[in-house]
Amino acid sequence: MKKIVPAISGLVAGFVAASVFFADFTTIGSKTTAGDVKAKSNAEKVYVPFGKKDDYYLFASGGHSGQMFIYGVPSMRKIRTIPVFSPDAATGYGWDKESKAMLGGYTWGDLHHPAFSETKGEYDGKYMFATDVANNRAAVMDLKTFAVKDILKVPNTSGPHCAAFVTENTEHMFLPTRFAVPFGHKYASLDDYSKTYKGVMSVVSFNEGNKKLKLDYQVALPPWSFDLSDAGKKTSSDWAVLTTYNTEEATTNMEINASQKDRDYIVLFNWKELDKMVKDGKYDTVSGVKVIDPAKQKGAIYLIPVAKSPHGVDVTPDGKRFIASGKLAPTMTVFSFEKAFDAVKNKKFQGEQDGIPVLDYKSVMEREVNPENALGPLHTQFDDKGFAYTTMFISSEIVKWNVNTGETVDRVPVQYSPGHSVSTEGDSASPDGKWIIALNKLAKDSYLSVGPSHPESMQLIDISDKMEVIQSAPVDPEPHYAQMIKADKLNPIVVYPKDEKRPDSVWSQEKAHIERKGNEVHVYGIAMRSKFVFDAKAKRRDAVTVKQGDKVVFHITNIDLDQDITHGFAINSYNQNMEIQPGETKTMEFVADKAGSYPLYCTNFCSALHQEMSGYLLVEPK
Ligand code: CUK
Ligand code: CUA
Repeated sequence: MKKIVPAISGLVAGFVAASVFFADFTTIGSKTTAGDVKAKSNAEKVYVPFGKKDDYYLFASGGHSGQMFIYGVPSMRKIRTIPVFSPDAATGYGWDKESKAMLGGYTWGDLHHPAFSETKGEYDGKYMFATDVANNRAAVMDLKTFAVKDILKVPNTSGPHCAAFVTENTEHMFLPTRFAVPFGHKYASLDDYSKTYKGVMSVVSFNEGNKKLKLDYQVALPPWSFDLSDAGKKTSSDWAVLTTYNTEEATTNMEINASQKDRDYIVLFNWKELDKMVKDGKYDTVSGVKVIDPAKQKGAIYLIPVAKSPHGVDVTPDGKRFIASGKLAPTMTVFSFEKAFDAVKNKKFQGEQDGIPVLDYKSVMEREVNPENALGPLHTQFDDKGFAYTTMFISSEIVKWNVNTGETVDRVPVQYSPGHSVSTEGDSASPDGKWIIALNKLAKDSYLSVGPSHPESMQLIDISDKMEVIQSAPVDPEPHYAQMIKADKLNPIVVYPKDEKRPDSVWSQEKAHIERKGNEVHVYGIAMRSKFVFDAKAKRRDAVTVKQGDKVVFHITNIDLDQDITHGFAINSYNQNMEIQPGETKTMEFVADKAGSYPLYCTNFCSALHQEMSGYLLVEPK
C-alpha cells in the first residue's frame, strides 16, 4: 500500500500539517504562548519516568522486514524487535537448529497483521499470531517468552494477506489468499485463470498443548483477491467476513482492470457450518488437504455487494455490525449482521456468483457513511463509547464517527497517509478508548533525515476526549497493522524453567562433554559468566577439535539462572551465531567444511569478563 498517491496526499497533508504545527508550537519572542503550555501538558501525558513502566504494549507488524516491533505506550519507546519470519542476527534467530527449521529456508517474510489470542472476545495475553504474505506462512508467538513457537507453511495459497484474525475463543484463524493460484502452485496459462486458478482460504487452528498450528481444511473460493477479514463477536461469533477485490478476475494491468465493476463483494461465512461440513465428510481431498467447494456445499458462504475494491472490514465490539472501508470509494458501508442473518434465512438473494448466493445489498446494508472531503478510507477501529475511527489514506486524517448515526464527530490530521490505526484493546469486545495510534505510510519531514528513504511514522492520539495528536515516533518499515494490549495482561517469564527432561541440556560444568558418532560430533556444553565449558575432562575445557567435514552439533545450556543474563555463542568466520537466554538450551548444527583455527565467543556483553568469554573451534584438515 506504500506510496501510491503521494501527490494528492502530500498536498493535502502538507497544508494541514503546516497549519497544525504553526498553531501549536510557535513561540513569539521569549513569551510563553498557549502553544508552549499545550506542548508541556502533552509531554506530561506521555512521559514515563525511569522506574515506571508503560501502560500498554504495542505489537507493530514489521511488514517486509518479517519481524514484529514491540513498543511501550504512551511513551512510544521501542522496546525490542522480535523476529518472526526473517532471520535476525541480533538474536541468532534462524541460525540455531530449531528456528532454522521453523523458517524453512526462507530469508524474508512480509508480516501484515498481528492478532492476539482471545478468550470470550477479550485479549487473553497468551499468544500472538501473524501471517506471512511473502511465503504463505502462519506463526505463533508465546507471550511468556516472546519467542516464536511454530511456523506453519500453508499450501495452495499465495499470500495470506487477509489474515490473521482470530475467532472469539481462538478456535480458528482464517487465511484467505491475496493472489489466486492453481492448486499445488501448478503451471497453468493465465488464459485459463477463471477456470483453473483458485482463491483458497485456509482454516487454521492452534493447539495449546503442543503449541503447534494446524491446517484444518481449505475453502476453494473463486480466483479473487481477498484483502482483509474480521471474525464476528457475541451474536455473530460463528461468522466471519472478508473483503474482496478483482472479482473481475483480471490477470494483467490490475490497476485498471481490477477496478472495472462498480461493486466487489464481502464474503460472509459461518465457520461453524464449515467445520460441520468437514465433520460430515462434505469435502474433496486435494493432495492430502480437505477442500470445501462452496458451489457444491451450500449453506455456509454468502456474498454481499460492496462499493468496488474495498480494503478493511471491521466488526464492531458488540458484534452487531461490520464496516467496509471504500479505499477507492470515499465511503464506509455499515452492514448489519442481524439483517444478514435474516436475508440468509429468508433467501433474500439478488443472484448467484460462481455458485455462491449473493445477498440483496439493500436488505443487509444499514448505512453508507461519507464524511465530507474525507478520501481513501482504509481501516476502522473502535472505542468504548460506540464511536468508530477510520483512517483516511488520501486526505491524511483520522475521522471519528458515530456508528449508530453515521454522523462525523471529530477529525484530526496525521502526518501522513495513514494505513491502519490501532486503538487500545481495539479489536477486543471491550476497547478501552484511551489511545489510538495512526500507522502512517509516509513520514516525509517529520524526523532527522537519513537520506531519501524515510521511516514510517506512528502518531499517538489521545481519544479520551477531543482527538489530539500527542506524540510521534519513527518505526522501521513497515507496520501495516498493530495490536495494543494492557501491559498487566502479559506476564513474561524472567528465566526459562530448568528443563531437566530436555535430553541435550547440561546443568553443571562438570557434566559438559563431547560425544563422537562417526563423523558427527555432539558437544554438550554450558555457558555461564564468563566462560564456555564444552568438555569438563579436557585439557582445554573451552576448545573443541573436529575433523574437516565433520557435522558439528553444539548443544549449549545457559546455566546462569539470573534475570537478563543472556549469552551469545558465535563462531568467527563460520557465519554462526545464536543467543541462549537464561535457563535455555539451544542447538547449533553445521558442517565444519573449512579447516583451520576459529575463535568462538559470547556476543552478549554479560559481565566485566565478557571479552574473556571465548574459546576455539579447531578443524583439522583432511
Ligand atoms: S493492509 Cu497495509 S494499510 Cu496489509 Cu492491513 Cu491496509
Ligand atoms: Cu556471555 Cu558475554
